[in-house]
Amino acid sequence: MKRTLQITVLLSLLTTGLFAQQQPKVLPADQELSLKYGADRLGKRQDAAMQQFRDNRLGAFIHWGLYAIPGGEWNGKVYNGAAEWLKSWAKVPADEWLKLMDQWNPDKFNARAWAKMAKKMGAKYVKITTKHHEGFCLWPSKYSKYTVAQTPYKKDILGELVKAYNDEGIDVHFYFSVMDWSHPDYRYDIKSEEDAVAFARFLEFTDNQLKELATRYPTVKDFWFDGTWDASIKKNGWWTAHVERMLKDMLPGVTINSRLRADDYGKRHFDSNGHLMGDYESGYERRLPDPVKDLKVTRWDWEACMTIPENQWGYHKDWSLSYV
Ligand code: FHN
Repeated sequence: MKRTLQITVLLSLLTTGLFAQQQPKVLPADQELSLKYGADRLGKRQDAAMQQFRDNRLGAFIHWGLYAIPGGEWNGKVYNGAAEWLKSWAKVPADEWLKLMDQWNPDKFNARAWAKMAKKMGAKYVKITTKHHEGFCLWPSKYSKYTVAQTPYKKDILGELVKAYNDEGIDVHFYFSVMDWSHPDYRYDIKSEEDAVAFARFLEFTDNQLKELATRYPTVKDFWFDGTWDASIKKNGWWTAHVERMLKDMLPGVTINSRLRADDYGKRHFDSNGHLMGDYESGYERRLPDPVKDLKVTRWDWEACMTIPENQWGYHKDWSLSYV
């Protein structure tokens, strides 16, 4: 009995020790921590691609996925929260949610008309959700069963959009959610060896999808990461640094938002020394920099995403509802 208790205590100490987030040492104010996965540059990027990103100024952000079908309503109940989170609000199991794919047949979709509208509107770039948290891919990914290719529509929506926008001279940016509700190996935290092994498989799957996107659509100008706030990702800061490097090697000039990144200690956006990671700050949406505090000292580029309704990114059938 005593021995079992000792083993249990030892095991749980080992588990909490091994899988806990590392904490930084406290250093005197004039010293910086040595980081393997912190900012890889101080100050703003000065190359032509980054200048293009700045000059573009106005973009359109498109969220399009299975959530557009129920539009905020599940089993007769309308949920006020963001429509693309409906699966979570209504506690819909993944396999049931993904059956919406059988209804995905947007036969009136016309990428060229969308691109012409964006041009008229003055958008110089468009960000598109390649995959939101639900896991459904707008491109025919060979690494997932949950893609446009397995729907009645079948066609590569992302490919059509990239071509149409590029034909109008509009840059395309890819939104990509790392958190993926459709994938059995996704973990919110790493608390055991089993979690670590599953999550390693998940990271490999994500690498493959990102390489696939970069290879299939080489004109993409930016990767905008989301769904990167979980402890599992914060404990794998090395991976976020690796993704940034991998995409920049594959697509010279590509820009990447700060939201992807976590450092050695799980510190996000800005590393443990206070330096911006990635190429520009994408803080919480609808947040503009503080004109005094941030802009006075700013040494980084930034982008703000504004929703027109209170907090809706995907289509909701009643945008007049308040979020809370
Ligand atoms: O959870 C998402 C949300 O649905 C939406 O995609 C926004 C866009 O910035 N990002 C996340 C919340 O921060």
